[in-house]
Amino acid sequence: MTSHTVKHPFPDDFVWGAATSSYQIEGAVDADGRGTSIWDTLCRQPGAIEDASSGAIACDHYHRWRQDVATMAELGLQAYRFSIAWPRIQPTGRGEVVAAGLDFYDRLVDELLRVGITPFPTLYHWDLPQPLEDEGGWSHRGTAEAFVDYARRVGERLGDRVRHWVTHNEPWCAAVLGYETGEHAPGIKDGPRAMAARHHLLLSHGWAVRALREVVPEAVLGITLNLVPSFAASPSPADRDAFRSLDGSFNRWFLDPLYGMGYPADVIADRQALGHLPPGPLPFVAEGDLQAIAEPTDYLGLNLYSRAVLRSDAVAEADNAPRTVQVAPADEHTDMGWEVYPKGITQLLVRVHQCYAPAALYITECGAAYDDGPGADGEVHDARRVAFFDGYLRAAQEAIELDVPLKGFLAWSLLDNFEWAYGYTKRFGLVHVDYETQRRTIKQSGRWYRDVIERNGL
Ligand code: IFM
Repeated sequence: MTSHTVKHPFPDDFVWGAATSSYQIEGAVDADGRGTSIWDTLCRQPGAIEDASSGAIACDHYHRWRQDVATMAELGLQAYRFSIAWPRIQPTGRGEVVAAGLDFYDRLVDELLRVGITPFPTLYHWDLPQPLEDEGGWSHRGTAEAFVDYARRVGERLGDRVRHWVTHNEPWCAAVLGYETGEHAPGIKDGPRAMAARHHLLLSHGWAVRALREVVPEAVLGITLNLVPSFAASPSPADRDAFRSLDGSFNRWFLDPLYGMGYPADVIADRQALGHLPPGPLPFVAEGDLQAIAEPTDYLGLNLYSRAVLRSDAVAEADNAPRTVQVAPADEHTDMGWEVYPKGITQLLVRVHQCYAPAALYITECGAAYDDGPGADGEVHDARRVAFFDGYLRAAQEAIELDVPLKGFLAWSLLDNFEWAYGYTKRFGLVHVDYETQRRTIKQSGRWYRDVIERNGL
């Protein structure tokens, strides 16, 4: 074996990259006519964010983007997934675009292309313009209509240079954490509204795919889901049903309609029992909606982190509360409390390929929160993150060997950043950010990842 022979190569055209999102890194929330987003609003609510912080400054990427692209080039990234802040483009969510907002992403795209990095923008990563929320947000059909106009306008401006697009990031989070549990913006706890939000997010995806195909005929289009490999804690019928229920609500509710199978009847029944849906037909589904959601795409993006082991909670059941509970990981877990379980991603990728057969798959996020900072030598020795990525990449590779058409891996995240309701208490970056000085330090995992990219394998 020569020094250049890699024991575990990936396919020659495999794409290696990293991901971020606008509100988590950009800061500059008042710059250049940006409107208010639902996250600006939530962050002002006492107790909403663990460390009482906000994305107002974050990594100051809005001003430091050129340096950050240089860091990406140093890491050897081939693709960069970032998100576009809708409130920078249309401050009220509708109407004329703000030129300066689009100019920012225009310059970013040009710089990425100049250094040979493929831009992979996401149109919606949770920063909804507040005025749209005031009209009902994602539980309101008008937001889906507004999203399509926004998508079209961004496509018209960047589509001559950008081929790869993600419509939505993790609609489960936007709908459920945003409108059912209230942990995320807009901080609402309303089961029926969350069900409508789930639908309108998917609907707006399908409509946006159609609109983008018109303005960017060469576009490579997809949506990103946060699916969770799920397992019953025991073979008992009750635990198997707990698995069915969570898998249905988390995974099948999104996969089935995207691949033309409509919404799963068992989940509808569960939600009717909870009072989140009325008996009878789904009130928010209009004629043609399911067809629109199933609009063919070029790939499916998956954000993969952990797994869920489910058991039925008899006590909760007696209270008529949701009966599925997640078993706490006994083994290794990250600072998020998420179990490290690489095998789960092989299983999930194979399942999605076999049951839904997307044209291609990308892992659009995968990563781990560990809070290692610079040591006395100034270096960040994040060996646990290296081990995490090593395990997950091996698992991804196994899926490829099982014929899954996995085309790329985008690590979450390029930079430590604002982790939503956890504020700055969780660090996911390949690059450490000192929030006092905004100094960036490439972590050991970043260097390791650079070598993986260079060798196209482990
Ligand atoms: O930081 C988030 C990201 O915004 C969406 N996917 C999961 C990441 C880690 O929680």
